[in-house]
Parts: sequence; structure tokens; C-alpha cells
Amino acid sequence: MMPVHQTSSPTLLFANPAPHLLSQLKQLGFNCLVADNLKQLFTLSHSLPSPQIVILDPASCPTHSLVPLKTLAQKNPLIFISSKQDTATRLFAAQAGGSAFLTQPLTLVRLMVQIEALSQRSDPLYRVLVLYNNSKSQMLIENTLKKSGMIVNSFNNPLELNEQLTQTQPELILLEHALSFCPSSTLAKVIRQHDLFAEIPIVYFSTQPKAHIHPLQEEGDDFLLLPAARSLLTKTVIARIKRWRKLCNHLTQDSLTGLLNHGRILDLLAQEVARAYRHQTPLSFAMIDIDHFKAINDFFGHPTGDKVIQKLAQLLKQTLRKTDSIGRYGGEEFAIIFPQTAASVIYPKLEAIRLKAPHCHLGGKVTLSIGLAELGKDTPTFDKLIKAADCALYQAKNKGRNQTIFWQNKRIPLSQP
Ligand code: GH3
Ligand code: MG
Ligand code: MG
Repeated sequence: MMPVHQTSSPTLLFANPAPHLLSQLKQLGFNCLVADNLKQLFTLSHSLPSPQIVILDPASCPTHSLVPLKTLAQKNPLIFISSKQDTATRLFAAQAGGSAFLTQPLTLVRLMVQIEALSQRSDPLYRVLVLYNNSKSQMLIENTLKKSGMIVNSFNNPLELNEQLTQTQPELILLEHALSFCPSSTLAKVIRQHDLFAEIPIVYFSTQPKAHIHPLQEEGDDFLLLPAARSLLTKTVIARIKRWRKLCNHLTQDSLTGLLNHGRILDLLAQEVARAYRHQTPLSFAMIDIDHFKAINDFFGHPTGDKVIQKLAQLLKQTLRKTDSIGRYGGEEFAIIFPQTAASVIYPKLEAIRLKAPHCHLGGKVTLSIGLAELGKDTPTFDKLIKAADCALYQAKNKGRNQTIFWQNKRIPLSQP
């Protein structure tokens, strides 16, 4: 048993780990504890505050360990890493209450994505949008879902659809089947015309006992007859949003780092710009570029370059707030959105990150150039904000690299909004 690194990451408790993954996770600053066998794992787990994330191989779990594993899984997420894929092994992991089943050969990123998903103490609240015709059903839905802690927005004018989608960013839409304005399936088609909502779960509801609906033939996913299906309402919404979030994660994650990919970070920036105007709150945006990265690849090889990118990604995740959005903008370039925060607050944080830049194997510390911009009079739009951060980054490079520049040069030509 060997305690390593004390950082804010979750504790990872290993039994018979894959040695290469263990050493890479340690290098990235995860707290890793290793048990030599299952008995030691249980003892160690009892002595630690829950939750820890327990990582183990089903091949080292005898059948009689099922019951204690189930108990362990009640408080601590279990990740099984297996070199066997057969159904009996998978069944054992599922019966033991495993939260994830990963198969070898396993990349570090696949494991990290699971660790991060499981270490979120609480999921963000579910966001539901309701388009109704009948205010009684709207009240019933709002009351039921709000009791479960969801964010519910309702409207009854279909012409407000675009505005509602943009402002509320729903993860599921409840659509009353008999709308007076137009067939609800036509409206579902309009929802699906939006790239961001093309696959969003749409659940029809009706209060007409004779309603005869085939949701799958009408651009929808499900149908609930209210109030009879009231008890099903919350369960249906939660299950569908959970699955939707998984799908979104797959589509929006960068495969090397687990950060948001280029497309997603830009979508989010557009949303945050709109939100900043709506609520009159500040918004900052930064771009970080690793200096002379080509030389790292050239001297130490591409895999070492990849590790540097992963280490920096991990540093950003560990240092920044959950409400900040971090993306891999391209190659060795990162983009970060800081909602509701002025650049004056962000500047010192970025400087702290720059000073903590990761080491590159034998090559010493890498250095970072950082451009920072804030939404404002000279940077009033999404494009101009990006252009300003990019200009600041360019200035940082020109001034000798290894520095953070806040974009303030009003002489940089920017076209009118
Ligand atoms: P500067 O200080 O001006 O930013 O110089 P640089 O060498 O960092 O920038 P340049 O744009 O010349 O080179 C970036 C290099 O990053 C080139 C490309 O091969 C490498 N790169 C891009 N994506 C990846 C990746 O996923 N992994 C690795 N290892 N290298 C990558
Ligand atoms: Mg670079
Ligand atoms: Mg670059």
C-alpha cells in the first residue's frame, strides 16, 4: 500500500492495477492508493472517507466477493477493467454494482473520462422545456418535475420556440400532443432542424385518454398519458436525460484529453455571449498555446508530445472551476470560457497556470503563451472575442513567448458587428 500525491482529485483505490495506467495517473496528479489483494482493498476502503473510486479487475474477484463488493459499491463507484469480455464476466461486474466496465487494451483517456464522470459529486440540474396547450397539464408537469429538483421552463406559444431553445438550453422537451397552432409532430421537426437539438429527446404528452400516438413515427421518443402516467413522468425524464448526456459527452469530447472538442467549445462560447448580454454579466475567454511544441515532438517523439498535452489538460481541469468550460481548440492549443467573470480576475489565475506548466519528460518544463480577452465595447461579438484572444496570443508569441497578454489594443482593426 502506498499513498501518493495529495491533490484535489478523487482518491483512486486500485486492486491489482494495470501498472502503466497507474503510473500515468500518478504523473497526472491523481491520488492513487494500491491494495495488493481484495481483502486489503476492503480494509483500506473502510479506513478512508467515501466516496473513493475503486478500480479493479474482475479476474481477481472470486465469486464469494460478490456480496462485499455490492456493499462497497453502495458508497463508492466501482470501475472494472477486464481483459475478458465474455458475458459471464460482464454479468459479474453488473451484479457487483459496477458503474463502468472497461476492456483492455485500455487508453488512459477512456479511463480518465470514466473517473471524471464518476467523481462529479452531483450532476448539474436537469433542464426540461415544456410546450403545452392545456395549462392544467403544464402545472402538473412543473410541480412534479420541480419537486425532483429539475429546472423546468414552460411556454405555450410555438412561435417562441427558437428563443426558448436558445435561452433555456433544454436537455429534453415535453411536447403536448394536441397543439392548437399546428400538429405537434411538425413542431418536433422544427426542433430537429436545429443542429444542437437534432437528437434531443422529445416526449409527447396528452390528457386525452383516447389519444392514439406513435411517438417514433412522429419525430418523438416517447409518449405519456397524463395524469395516469404521472409516476412515470420523473423516471422517464431522468432516464432519457442521463442517456442524452452520455451521448453528448461522446459527441463533444476530444479523444486525446477528454476536454471539449473544437466544435463544442465554440457552440458554448456563442451561448455564453448571448447569456452575458441577457444577464448583463462579464465574460472572459482565453487561448493557451504550448511554446515550441514542434521541437518537443521532434526531440522526444510524438507520444511524449501527446503526454504533455494530456498533462496540461489535466492541470486545467484541476485548477479551473466546474463552471468554466475548457476545450482543446486544436493541436497544442486550448480555449477556455470563463462565464460571469471579468478578465482582471482571470489574469492572475492564468498566470498561476502558466507558472505550473507541465514538465516534458527529460526536456524540463514547457512554457505557455496565453491570450486573454473580455466581452466589451471593442469585443462585442463572439467572433471579435475569439479574434481578440487570438491577437493577444499572437502578441505573447511576438514578445518572446512564456507570458499572458490581456487584449487591450484598440488599434487592432476589427470590423463592425
Ligand atoms: P509556437 O511556439 O510558435 O507555438 O511553436 P510550436 O512549435 O508550438 O507551433 P507549431 O504550430 O509550429 O507546431 C505545432 C505542432 O504541434 C505541430 C504539430 O505536429 C503538433 N501537434 C498537433 N497536434 C498534435 C497532437 O495531437 N499530438 C502531438 N504530439 N503533436 C501535435
Ligand atoms: Mg505552439
Ligand atoms: Mg499552435
